[in-house]
Amino acid sequence: MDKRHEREGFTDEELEAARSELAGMRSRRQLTDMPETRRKELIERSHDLGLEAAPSINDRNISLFSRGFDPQFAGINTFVRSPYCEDINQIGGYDVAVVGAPFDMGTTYRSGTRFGPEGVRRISGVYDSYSPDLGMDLFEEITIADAGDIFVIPSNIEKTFDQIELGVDHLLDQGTFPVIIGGDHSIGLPDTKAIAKHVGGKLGIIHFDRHIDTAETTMDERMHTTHWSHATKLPNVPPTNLVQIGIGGWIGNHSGVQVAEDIDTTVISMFDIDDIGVDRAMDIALEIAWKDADAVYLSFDIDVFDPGYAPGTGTPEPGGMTPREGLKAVRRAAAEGLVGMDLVEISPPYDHADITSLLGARVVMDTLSTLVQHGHLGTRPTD
Ligand SMILES: [Mn+2]
Repeated sequence: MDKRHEREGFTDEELEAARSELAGMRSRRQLTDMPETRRKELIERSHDLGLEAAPSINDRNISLFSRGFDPQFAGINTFVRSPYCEDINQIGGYDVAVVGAPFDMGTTYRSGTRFGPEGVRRISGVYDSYSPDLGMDLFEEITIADAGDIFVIPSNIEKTFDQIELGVDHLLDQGTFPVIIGGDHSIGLPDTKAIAKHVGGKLGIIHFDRHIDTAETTMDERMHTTHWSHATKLPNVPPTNLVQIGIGGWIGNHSGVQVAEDIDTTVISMFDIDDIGVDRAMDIALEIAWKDADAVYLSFDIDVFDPGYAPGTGTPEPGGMTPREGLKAVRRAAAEGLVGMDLVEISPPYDHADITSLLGARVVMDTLSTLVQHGHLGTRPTD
């Protein structure tokens, strides 16, 4: 007997209503109305720069030399194949600047994050600019440039901080949204110093990490365990607007937790997320970060994800977030607006099959597209 005829779950009308409310179905409908201007421009450009394909190729969108998105394994990669803004004086012509800060001398355990920007760029070539999750073609909404890397000084943390602060300061002066790809997390200090200068009032920070990163010093220096204790000494970056999400485990948190207690940051542990859920955790986080603040900065340490999903990092801590939890959390943060973001601690030498770099690139894409969706980037009205 055919079991389909025994089901009585939905009337035809109820089923149609439920079906049409699915995000997957909404994306299907939206695709018809989505602009394809940028997509067509890219095809034209690939023909201008890469010549017409051989006569036997039926798809005439294909060029002779690969100069666009395809093939995904070909070409010289920038972040998601965005244009390389080699002349950094021109960066103000773009909505978003993705910049590398390939510095890993702030690392206290195993290094390799100096290859983070390169690793993210290379695997990000697999991404298209369209996602059905948000029903959006990101490149139709905003212009993104790859600004290349800031010149870091491998042997000198403090000089590197000066370089990064001035570099991010330049991006902000030019009016572009900075996405800083580390590098280890010590770069959170110069990033915040530059950002804080450009915010009139208070700056809040939403910090995803398994580690609290609020020690005063580690091994006598300002390493990747110390940035928030120094950043929150800036007059408009109060520790009471710093919210730290996903903290826990057994690696290097002792001295930082004492400082967090002394200066009063908000710590939401991974066990908290387990107990109260991502949405409730983000309700609290957003309330804290935005309290009397003019802007909020997102600092995302890839090690907040469980090392099963993100093994390519310097201090992996078992028991972290799943990708779906982490991505949901950053989308919640981005929905209320951000002044900039960093993505740190991706260490390609410890990665497997690029999964950590791929997840990192996804964090950036989901953040940017959510900012667009809620009118904080590009030209959509604010909701
Ligand atoms: Mn960490």
